[in-house]
Amino acid sequence: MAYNGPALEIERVELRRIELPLVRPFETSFGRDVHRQAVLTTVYGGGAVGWGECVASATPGYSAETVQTAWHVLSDFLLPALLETPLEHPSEAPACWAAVRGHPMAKAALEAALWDLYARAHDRSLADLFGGERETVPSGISLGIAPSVDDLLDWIDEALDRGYQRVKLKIKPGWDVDVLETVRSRFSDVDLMVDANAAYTPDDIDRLRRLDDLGLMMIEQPYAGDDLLDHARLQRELATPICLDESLASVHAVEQALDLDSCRIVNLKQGRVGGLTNARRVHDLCRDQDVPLWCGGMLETGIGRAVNVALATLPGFTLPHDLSASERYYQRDVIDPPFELNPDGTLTAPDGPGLGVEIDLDRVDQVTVDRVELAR
Ligand code: OSB
Ligand code: MG
Repeated sequence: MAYNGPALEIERVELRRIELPLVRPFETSFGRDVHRQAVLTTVYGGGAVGWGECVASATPGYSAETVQTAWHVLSDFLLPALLETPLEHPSEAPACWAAVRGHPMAKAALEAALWDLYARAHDRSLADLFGGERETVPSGISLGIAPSVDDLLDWIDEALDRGYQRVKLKIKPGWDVDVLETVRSRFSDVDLMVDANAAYTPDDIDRLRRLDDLGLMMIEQPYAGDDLLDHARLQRELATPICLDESLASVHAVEQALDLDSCRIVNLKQGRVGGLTNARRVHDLCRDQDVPLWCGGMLETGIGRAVNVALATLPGFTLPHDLSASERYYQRDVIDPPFELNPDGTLTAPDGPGLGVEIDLDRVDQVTVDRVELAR
């Protein structure tokens, strides 16, 4: 469709709350999800449409934000700010809501829709607009805490059969060293890593030391989500690289973490750092300092996944991502066709305009549980 208006003249914004059943419950050290609840953002302007997805979950287990706080902050603060402020380019979005403290995931959801709208209006793919340099991105899989070790071994078998390039296992005290030793003895040369989601404290250092002998690619977020110093102390004790996720809640936090040597690998989630503009700054920072980088996931639908895949085409990303095929999460995604794993264990970055994926509006309607619209 031809684009008539100025760069980003937003006429109307829509929020939807969706609830989508997961193919299998996803359990971490902080809780268990059976459904994925999310907020979708849709911006309309100049005859074009842009979509985004908020990565906040139903409960404040990963971070303080939830679906409900995102809904509140989006509808009461961010949408009004956007409808009031003419923007020329999506990278101006963070300045548009500078008066709103915190709530990075809510902000990121709206910024992503602006990027999609802008890219579609200019008939370019998001990856192309970002300066992406690859057509496919290496895909890893994140496996939750399983009902039993046998189930976990089956899940790993299945993931390797499908072709995932590395396997990440969720751990927590009591589901860690013994489980990992069993997994390692069965899968001796698989690229393996663990993610604790902040389940340990410095009192657990002996347990974490025992993970150091298992040839793991990295240990993700062992300590508290607001910590950098204890992680730096731990990194000095371990040969295995620490990767931070929750602790890297802003561009500034990443700068501090790299300075303190709190981690040697960075998990980048655009939602966690407040949007794609900040995410690109984190990318540039890591690239300048030769810090290995990969793209994390939050069980996104195809919309959020398309955002992440576009981001992951940037040259600074050097390790397999938590970006898996749609069928790993959902029986039926909200995009058609869904993301599929290539035989070489990669996902293909869509090359159509914007996110480059076709939104399945019937499916979106089916899973929508609440909806609100704001117009200029
Ligand atoms: O810590 O990376 C995490 C899912 C929800 C919340 C936090 C995390 C995760 C994952 C899933 O590990 C990654 C994926 O989307 O495949
Ligand atoms: Mg994580």
